[in-house]
Amino acid sequence: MTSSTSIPVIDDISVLYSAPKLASARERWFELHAKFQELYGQVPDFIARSPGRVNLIGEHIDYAGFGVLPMAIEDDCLIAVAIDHANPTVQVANMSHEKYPTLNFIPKPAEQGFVDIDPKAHIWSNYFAAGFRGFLEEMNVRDTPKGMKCLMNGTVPTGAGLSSSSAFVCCAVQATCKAQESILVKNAQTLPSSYEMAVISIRSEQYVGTMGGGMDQACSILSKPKSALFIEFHPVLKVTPVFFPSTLPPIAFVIANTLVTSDKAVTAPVRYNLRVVETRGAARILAKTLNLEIPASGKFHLKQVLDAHFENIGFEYTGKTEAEADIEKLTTMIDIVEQVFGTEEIKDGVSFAKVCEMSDLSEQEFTKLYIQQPIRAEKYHLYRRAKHVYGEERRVVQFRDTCEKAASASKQVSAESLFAQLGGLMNASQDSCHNLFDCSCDELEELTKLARQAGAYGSRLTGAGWGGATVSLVAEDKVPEFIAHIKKEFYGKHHPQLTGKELDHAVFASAPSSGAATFIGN
Ligand code: NG1
Ligand code: MG
Repeated sequence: MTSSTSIPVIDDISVLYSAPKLASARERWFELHAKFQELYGQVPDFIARSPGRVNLIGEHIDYAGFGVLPMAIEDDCLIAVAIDHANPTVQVANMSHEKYPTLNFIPKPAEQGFVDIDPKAHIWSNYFAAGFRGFLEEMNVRDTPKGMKCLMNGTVPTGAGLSSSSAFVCCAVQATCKAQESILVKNAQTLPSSYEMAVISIRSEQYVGTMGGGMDQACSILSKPKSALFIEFHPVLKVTPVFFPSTLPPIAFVIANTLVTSDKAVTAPVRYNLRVVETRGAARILAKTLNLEIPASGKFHLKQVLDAHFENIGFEYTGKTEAEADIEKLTTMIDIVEQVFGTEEIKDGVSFAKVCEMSDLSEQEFTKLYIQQPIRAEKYHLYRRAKHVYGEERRVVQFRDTCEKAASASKQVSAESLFAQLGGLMNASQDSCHNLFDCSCDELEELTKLARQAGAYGSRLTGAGWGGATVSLVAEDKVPEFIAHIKKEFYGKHHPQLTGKELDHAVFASAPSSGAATFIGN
């Protein structure tokens, strides 16, 4: 079957899951199909699927413009859809309808934004509405949209840093695209490529009220099978699959959920969005200190500071690989952060008034340029946040370089030393998230320590943090033993009531999954 957008169209789900997961996945798809018929009295026209992701390394740096290295996981969001050409009503039901009430609306005209979304109302269906509205606006649709009867089912744990939110938004964008295809075709519009679908999804999620980067949506839509994905954001979105050396004993990434949920939408003013603003403030002040030209829009993140600075001073590239050049630049930026923000007065945080004064802006100007969503803080940490961002990107570059060198090496590299290097970078990332970015928590600390004791080469929080899941690098043949240890020492102690499927879903190894796909078949 050919695809009309470049989101793959499939008629067999076996391409989406690894052998051990396939049987239960089939059951779940079958149930979705059956429930859809029960609910709407017809079969769905298609099922859209977008996966969650686990970030291997590169935390809280996507919104600072830096590259990250996540991998799509097998847990995903599915939306079964029937298109209604006669009636524009949109109905979005959830398989867990007791917990997630159905959304029903008749789209408003384009100039009124199609559907109202209140980011302050923390409801599940906002994520669908964000994808629906985002898609139609980005594609500049003016016609009345076709009606959509939808049934959603998600297996990505919520609030766990595995990106259940983006899996849902990406899936909604994809479902809307497929359902509204006839309008685009009628208006002679080119259907978006999968790359454009990723960009649309990144923009759409902003409607939910978080000032997020683009890692999750790019990973969910653009991942390729059997690989992690290196994602760059600046100057444009660019993705490169990263493979692990096939000649070495296989490794696995084990996900373990602390079960401390951190709902980003609820805590954003004092956590996620605050971090975005702190890094923006740091970028502004560094740019000023380094005499860089800041565009009138004020948009200037820490990656642009780095690029502009080295262009200004004329960086010497001769004789250096790309990774070596990047590492040298990032190391220099860390020194600059020490000089500019490492003083007694600034190091432990400053007031908002001081941030504005150092930025050469009034409080009103700063707010207008950099604070699109409400935030609350007594102190703003410029030193710690900027130091984390440049240090974390240096680890991303080292991680990727280590994998690529090992994958292309003609002579055998020692598995032990390679895995120890990668694990060491993951451990250093965890320390930085804990000490500098302040996005860890006691349970994440405990679980990552336990993971190392249980034989992981490295272990760190994944996603936004403040709870949620950890990711650990483990030799594949040690995975059963590793999981048994974590079950006993962490879940046995903190969640003794958890057993069976629930416990298996709290700690599991996920094979790299492929990105978004639309299933058309029966
Ligand atoms: P999660 O863990 O899904 O809340 C968030 C952001 C990412 C990235 C990470 C931290 C969204 C949709 N996701 O992820 O862009 O900044 O935190 O690295 O905002
Ligand atoms: Mg999320």
